[in-house]
Amino acid sequence: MKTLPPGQRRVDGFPRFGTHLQQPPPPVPDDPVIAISGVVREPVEVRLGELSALPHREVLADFHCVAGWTATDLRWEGVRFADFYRRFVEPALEPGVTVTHLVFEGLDGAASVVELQDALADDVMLAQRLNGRPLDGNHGAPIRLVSPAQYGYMSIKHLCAVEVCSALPAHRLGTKIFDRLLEGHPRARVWQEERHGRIAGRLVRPFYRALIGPIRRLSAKGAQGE
Ligand SMILES: Nc1nc2c(c(=O)[nH]1)N[C@H]1C(S)=C(S)[C@@H](COP(=O)(O)O)O[C@H]1N2
Ligand SMILES: [Mo]
Repeated sequence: MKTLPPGQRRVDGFPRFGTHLQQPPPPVPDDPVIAISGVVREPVEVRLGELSALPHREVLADFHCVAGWTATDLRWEGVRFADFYRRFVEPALEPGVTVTHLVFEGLDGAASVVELQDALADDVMLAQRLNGRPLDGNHGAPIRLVSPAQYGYMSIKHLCAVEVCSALPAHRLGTKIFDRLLEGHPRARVWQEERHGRIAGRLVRPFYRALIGPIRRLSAKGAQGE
């Protein structure tokens, strides 16, 4: 048996999970784009078809949810996020800016704030295929971020926008009570057990674990059928 990161337990398969709860997956637009905004000279829209200009990339990785489940051996296909960044983001930057954070946003309104250094890691992908098939609505159609070394809440599904930031975008961090209770760690590295912004990972384990059943059941209610 392979060793999982601290506090994680293996699940069978790959459940649909997330803050969307029972909402169905958002409809896929006819001509999906990733909109780039923030510290750029002008906003840019990258059509998904343009990604075929980048090297095709495959990553085999486990997926770790902060609540404590791990789906093993998922095979993602797409492009490396670092290649996307160099090709489409860097040339559009305002002259002289230093990028520190990226906000990833999904068609369902979910967002994550990722430090640039973490987003540019070698295994971070924009994935359009999972286990040999196009991504379905449950796992993030038409395209999602996959950052295997960070807890799942960073890996935004249905990715439609990236905001480029030169400082911590404080206004994008959780403001609602629920978001504060579950306040994510800014780096969320699974092997360091960075589950929570202020409370040690080991201590929040039981509290998070108790959420798995309810969130899983709700997420399954909204799931796209076969
Ligand atoms: N757009 C979007 N992305 C999201 C979420 C979400 O609710 N909406 N939930 C996050 C969380 S908490 C997890 S664990 C993973 C779950 O991915 P899965 O549904 O493919 O298992 O997606 C992440 N990305
Ligand atoms: Mo999660």
